[in-house]
Amino acid sequence: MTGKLPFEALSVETLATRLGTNEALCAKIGKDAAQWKVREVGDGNLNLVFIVEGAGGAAVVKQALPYVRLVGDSWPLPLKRSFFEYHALTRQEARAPGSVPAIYHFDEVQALIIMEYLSPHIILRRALIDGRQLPNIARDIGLFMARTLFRGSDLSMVTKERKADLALFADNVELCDITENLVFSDPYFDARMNRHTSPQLDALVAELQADRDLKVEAQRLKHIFAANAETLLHGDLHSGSIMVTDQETRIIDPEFAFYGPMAFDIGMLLANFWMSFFSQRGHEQQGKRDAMRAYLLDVVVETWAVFRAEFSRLWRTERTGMLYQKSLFEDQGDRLGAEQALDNVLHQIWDDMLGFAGIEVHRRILGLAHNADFETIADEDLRASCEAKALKFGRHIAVNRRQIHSIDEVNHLAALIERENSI
Ligand code: SR1
Ligand code: MG
Repeated sequence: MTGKLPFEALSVETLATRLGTNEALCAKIGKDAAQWKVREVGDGNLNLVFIVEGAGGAAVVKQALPYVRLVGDSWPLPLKRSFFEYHALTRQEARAPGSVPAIYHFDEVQALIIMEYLSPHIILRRALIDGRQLPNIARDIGLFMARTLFRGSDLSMVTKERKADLALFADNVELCDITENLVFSDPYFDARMNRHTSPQLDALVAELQADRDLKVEAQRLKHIFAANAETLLHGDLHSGSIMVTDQETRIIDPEFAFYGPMAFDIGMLLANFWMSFFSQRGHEQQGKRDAMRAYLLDVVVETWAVFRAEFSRLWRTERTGMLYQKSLFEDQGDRLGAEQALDNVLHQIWDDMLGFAGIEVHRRILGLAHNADFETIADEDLRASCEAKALKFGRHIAVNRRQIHSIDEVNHLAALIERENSI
């Protein structure tokens, strides 16, 4: 593919012909395109994803479509999201080496990225639904978040370079628009594409949509999301954007990347662990999930602890940007001042993180894009009961976040709500 031909969506039938002369792909999987086996495996909401296997190996070809795959061509979406994904992946690899798939080739016109085929990795969400306890995810994701969020900010970067990058990613308008509407607004009114488990959740949905304090908090969080261009975010860091084996963790799909508040990635991620926690009751056909629930709460604790520890280490050793300059603190012998500032920054992240987590829970149950944790619970009454508990939890942490001071307190609340029989 030359890159000069106009965009055309690939298919299983055309991929080998169209990419058969691509040097990077041939170098990875072998030159004999007639022997390539192509499978379309995309199950996400937006794109085409192919696995291509040749005599010498395998690779993934991901291509954006000019519309939202989940909805169809009635919802156009620009191909340039592939450009942002490619640039986000290169920055994530530089800031957190080994955490993302290797990139072999990027074609901007065809909106496609050829990248490493991760095997035997599976999507983290799938593993959690299956009740698998992965030993390293908290450490790996905690490190990924601390390194990418710190090193993509004015705490670390040369300010001129950061501003240039901010300008580059500012054009990811349409994907931000998806988040601004689907996450922060649609769940709180009768938006056209909303859906929920009905009639079981009807009363609770009406209650949440009439909840003034909740709506004010959701809009406060939307304001922070839109106005606080603090760092380069992954932008869609849920358990469907993470691939795992028992030993390894890789972060994929940063097409929603843009400069926003650090707390957004962390809140979305932890919300997905808490949703997995509340969904476990719906997956107990083959046996109790008590150990899995305990594991998930431990993962939350460890992820937050690793994030804090690594962020603090980077603060002390790599704070070379224009914010909280060492010349104002350490260089004057005032190490305590730097620690006080760190404490303030972490406190703000904590506060906002809980808010973002709460509304991420709501949008996955009330909005357009649901998640498989709940969707795969076939018994609708059981599913609704799991979802209702998650909704109640989400409301509590979003609205009361300033009165919540530790991750143990949040987990305690989750455990209490999970054990309630009346929901
Ligand atoms: C229309 S896109 C819906 C959702 O899918 C993506 O993974 C994002 O989470 C987005 O909000
Ligand atoms: Mg995605």
